Amino acid sequence: MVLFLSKILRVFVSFLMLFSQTAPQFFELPAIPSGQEVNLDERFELVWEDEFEGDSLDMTKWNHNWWEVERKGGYWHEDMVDVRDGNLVITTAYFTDPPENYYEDYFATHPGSHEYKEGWYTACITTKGKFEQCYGYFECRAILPASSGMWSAFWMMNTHVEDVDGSGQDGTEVDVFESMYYKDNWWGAGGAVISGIHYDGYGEGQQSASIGKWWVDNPYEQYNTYGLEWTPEEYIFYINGVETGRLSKGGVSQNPEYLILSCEVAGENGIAWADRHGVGEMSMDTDETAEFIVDYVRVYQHK
Ligand SMILES: [Ca+2]
Ligand SMILES: [Ca+2]
Repeated sequence: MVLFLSKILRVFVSFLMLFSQTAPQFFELPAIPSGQEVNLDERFELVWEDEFEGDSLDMTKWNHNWWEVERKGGYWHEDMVDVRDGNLVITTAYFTDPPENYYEDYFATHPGSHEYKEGWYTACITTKGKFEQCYGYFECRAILPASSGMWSAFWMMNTHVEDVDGSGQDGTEVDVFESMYYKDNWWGAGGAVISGIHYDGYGEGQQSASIGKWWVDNPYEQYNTYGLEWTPEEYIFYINGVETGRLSKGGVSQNPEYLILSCEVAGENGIAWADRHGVGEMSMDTDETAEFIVDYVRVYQHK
């Protein structure tokens, strides 16, 4: 009987999923990318890339964690960043004793900052101050970390994102993709990512828009590409070179932005307790690790 009900429910969910392909926001179920193709060779010229071919992070291109060490339910630490086998690998792992290498310079210049404690460690890298671009096409090819409570992302920012002027034209956080639905695997949403924008800071003035959830092909086990085309008129999001959606709320950023690759652990104050924004609690045990594996980041300008 339970099996039978389960089957009925799955048929119903399949129907919802089919329907949701044309109305992803309504049912909040993911849709399959089905828009225009990006046509890279025809329309774009490669201007910046990191193929992660070396054996350490290229510090001419990237910085480690630029703003805080305690991040939601975990900690950002540069030891969690590796370059190997042609990939950037951001590992998430639990440490009873915090790793060595305490960013001494960071604590010296940020006296109020939190210290490392027992908990989940992961990482964030950014091109801030080393590479920024306005408009073009931005793509990464990645395998996502497989645990609920994990939130990996490829995104961009500039220093004006926090300026509250009723517009996103000065600067907008653009989330090319964010993955935090691993826990929703039964519904199929576990294989989905979300894309969106935020501007006018992160307080009362914050404005946001999203294109909703989109299915990715087996994102926790195989590579897929996540792309953003940024024009003066709109942001166009792509998965594997196929358009998922477009946004232009608040006006498109007209200022250069830097790139960010990050992993976060849901929670607060360094404790992974929370189901923040539906991310779920950590499903990994503390003796397990998860990897955010990035084959490349490539940036193009329109021809
Ligand atoms: Ca603004
Ligand atoms: Ca590579």
